[in-house]
Amino acid sequence: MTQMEEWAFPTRYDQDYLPDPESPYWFPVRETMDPEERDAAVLPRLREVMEYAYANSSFYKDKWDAVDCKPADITSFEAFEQVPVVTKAEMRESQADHPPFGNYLCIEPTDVHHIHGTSGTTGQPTAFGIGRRDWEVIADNHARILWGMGVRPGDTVFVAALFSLYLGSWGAMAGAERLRCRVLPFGAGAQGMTSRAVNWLARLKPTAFYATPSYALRLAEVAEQEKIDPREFGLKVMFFSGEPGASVPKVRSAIEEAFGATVIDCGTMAEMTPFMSASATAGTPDGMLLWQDIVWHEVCDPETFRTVPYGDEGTPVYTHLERTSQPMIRLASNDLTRWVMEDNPCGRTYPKLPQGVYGRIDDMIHIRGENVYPTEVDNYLRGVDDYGGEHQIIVRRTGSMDEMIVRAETTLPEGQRSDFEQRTGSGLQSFLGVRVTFESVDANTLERAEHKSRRVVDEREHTR
Ligand code: 8LH
Repeated sequence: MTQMEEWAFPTRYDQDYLPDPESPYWFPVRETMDPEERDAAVLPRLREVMEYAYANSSFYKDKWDAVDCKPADITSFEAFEQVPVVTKAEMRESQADHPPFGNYLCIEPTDVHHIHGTSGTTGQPTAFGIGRRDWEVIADNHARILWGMGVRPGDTVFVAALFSLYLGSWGAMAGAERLRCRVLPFGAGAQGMTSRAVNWLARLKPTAFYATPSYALRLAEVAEQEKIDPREFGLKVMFFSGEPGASVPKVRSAIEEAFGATVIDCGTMAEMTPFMSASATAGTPDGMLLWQDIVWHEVCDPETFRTVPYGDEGTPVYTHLERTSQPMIRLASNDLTRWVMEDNPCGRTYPKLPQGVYGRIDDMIHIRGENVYPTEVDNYLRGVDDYGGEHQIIVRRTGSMDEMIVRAETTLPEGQRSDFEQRTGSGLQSFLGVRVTFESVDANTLERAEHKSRRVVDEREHTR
């Protein structure tokens, strides 16, 4: 077996390590090794993490005892695929019964170093308790992935996402700090902040930028309103997580064109921090690679939770390989993607999600027997001339029929929109394969996202 760099559980990385400046890889062996050999190293690690979780949490012990699943039995990936998945509902229940971190914490509550949480817009929020040592390991992993994106020590990284419960900003910052970058934790979401961000970006000219994709487009709009060309910020790398966008072709090209920077998609789930374990690289900038030696990513059938073959679509299921606090073992994401295994131009031997994560299973619009992804509408509209930059999708039931209304902004003045409405409405309809009622509204009238966009309003009784 090839000697992998710093491969142990519990994990502790050398905090002073930096790769050879000429190397595109942080850990050349781990990143470019034969995938079968990597898998052979991961399998006993999965068992080890399960043994640890079984010994340290009544959550996992009870869950696995109930189905007679023992960590020692995990001697093949086929056996691992039968480990029952963890759902968000189970975590909420565990935290209600064992507040505040649930009985899957696995470390002493006093050893929790960072507390984050879900926004809790739909029900009780979930608390994330991350140990000090885990936080260091997360920073190391993110530094390694940022290195893969082409970010280097001394680069200035502008973090333009919410700094509160949201783990995205903190995780990006921890990685950039470990990489010895200069971090500007700018944040987002407060009144007037976008225009201040434009000012700071123009003055500081950072190299790298992190946000949600919809917020980057918002920022470009505000810059243009202020007569500043976002290309003057001089950004080289823009990395995004939190929602689909960076892998939606027209959204991606709109960001690339506005800022003149390389767009990188990354991100799994807050529970899965180091959430950048699915990430593109400088040499493979499209889609996302699955850094299988950091987090074990499976793409599964959403009903059986067995992995689907490469080339097929399914839902991501994630397992931590290095976390000791709240380790997630087969966390069901409820998202949708497709995975492939092919030669990556960057030389990393990881599987890839060529179209990123397209969206959540729950957000897919089921209308008259067809499935529509909200990102398809975004992708279409971004390619249309005179589109004003924002839209809404309204689904309602009229009589016994479901109706989809797309309301999009246009830069055209009223009275000169009939051609726009006609060509966009019929184009969208044939692109999606469902009937669409198309309406146009003035530019800059629909709400812009400061964080993750919410463009779908489903008014149907049965989906409420
Ligand atoms: C994505 C993506 C992506 C997340 N493409 N959909 O940002 C990463 C972490 C911190 C995060 O956003 O966690 P959170 O708030 O738990 O949300 C996770 C969900 O966000 C995930 O299940 C996806 O639906 C979505 N998401 N990154 C597409 N690059």
